Amino acid sequence: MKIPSSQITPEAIVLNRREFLKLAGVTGAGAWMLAACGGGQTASQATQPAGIPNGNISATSDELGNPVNTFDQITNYNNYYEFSFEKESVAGLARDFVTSPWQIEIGGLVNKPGLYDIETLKRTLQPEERIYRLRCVEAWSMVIPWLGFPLSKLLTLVEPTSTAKYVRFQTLFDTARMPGQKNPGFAWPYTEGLRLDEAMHDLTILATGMYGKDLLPQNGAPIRLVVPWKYGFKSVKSIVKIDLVEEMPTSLWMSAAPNEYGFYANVNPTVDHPRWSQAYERRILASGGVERVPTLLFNGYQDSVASLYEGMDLARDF
Ligand SMILES: Nc1nc2c(c(=O)[nH]1)N[C@H]1C(S)=C(S)[C@@H](COP(=O)(O)O)O[C@H]1N2
Ligand SMILES: [Mo]
Repeated sequence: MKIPSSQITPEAIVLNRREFLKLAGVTGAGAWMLAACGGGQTASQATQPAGIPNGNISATSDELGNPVNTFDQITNYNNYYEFSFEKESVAGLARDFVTSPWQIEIGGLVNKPGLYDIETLKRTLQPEERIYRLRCVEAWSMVIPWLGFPLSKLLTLVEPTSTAKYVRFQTLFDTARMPGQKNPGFAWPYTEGLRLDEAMHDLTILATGMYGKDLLPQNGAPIRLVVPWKYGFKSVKSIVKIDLVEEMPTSLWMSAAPNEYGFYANVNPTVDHPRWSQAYERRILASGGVERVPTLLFNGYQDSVASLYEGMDLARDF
């Protein structure tokens, strides 16, 4: 199946070189070198001082030693189709999106369905810092100091029944507040899903903050999913509905282009996107510049999550 060009997605668009270099803080002759060698770091960029993160965090790198991106980078380069297809335009267009009060409706195959208030959930479930790499299917990546709580804690509260096999998540549907949803080319609201064991894994969090502060709208305020071993599009934003279900949910991307976006979406350097390799990624560096680095299986979280997929053919179940 081919997607009409009118529906070309940010996942499908090769990163715009000009905006990418601008984001990375690279200008002038170095920019051309960088582009020509596919995003490799030049010597002059390597000697630049490390970017100073702005915000309240306890560590400045992930467990592999990758420095966290700056608050400005993380809040000004976003995928959020409800506001814009342009990563650099989302922040401005989402600025006045009101995210308080906010409730999540939890239902389906659970013993305790209901409307859960976000502030109550935060008080009860105590968000903590988690520094995770975010790897997008378009092959750029950042390192982000989230504030969140394990999804498993929320699921334990609502008590899934024995027939529940998957979790389905949905973003707010409100075409007045989210003008991008007027685009008939997508199956709004934005929907994502996890298998129940993936959802119960301790690495899987619902993030309510970043850099020690509440999330900004462009990052999915007031609550969004973060699954660090999966491509970024799994991280459904501004969630209003969570359902426990028996059948595998169909995500917005699966319905838009089933040959390009599977349910699992595990980061995998050996399983290419139909239109480009996934073997390398362009790490946007806090210090400015871009580093081309090999992509790691399960985004480097394989020790923790590989057992979830034992016996599965990851090329077929992509
Ligand atoms: N509702 C909604 N959630 C979404 C998206 C979107 O367009 N709408 N984009 C996804 C994609 S493709 C990515 S890479 C991440 C980006 O999250 P960030 O802007 O916090 O980096 O959000 C994901 N969640
Ligand atoms: Mo993405």
